[in-house]
Amino acid sequence: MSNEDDQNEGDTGVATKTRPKTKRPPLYKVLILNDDYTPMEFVVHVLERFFGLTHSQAFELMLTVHKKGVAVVGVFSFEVAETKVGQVMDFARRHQHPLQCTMEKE
Ligand code: TYC
Repeated sequence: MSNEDDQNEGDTGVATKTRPKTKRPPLYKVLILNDDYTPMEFVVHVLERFFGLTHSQAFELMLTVHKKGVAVVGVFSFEVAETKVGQVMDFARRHQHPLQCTMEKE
């Protein structure tokens, strides 16, 4: 369908302007969950290392998770979110901390 058709020029005279269909990829929230055992400094380090937060941003976000139980640490495409979750889970497991990281569709 041409753009001219969309606007009904010289057709019925009824303007029915449509947007060209541009499909945005779905986005995924990456969340970290609180637990009683993972050291605060470890969570801060994870947030700096895998999510590019400054030390003070990471500290604030860690405290939010500590107090509220969960927080969104970033929003990404499926592939990037999946990679980040895998990196965090692997890093936590290698250090024998129970830190949990998950993703959910926005
Ligand atoms: N609650 C943990 C503690 O008191 C710290 C912590 C914060 C753990 C955030 C996980 O996602 C987390 N040591």
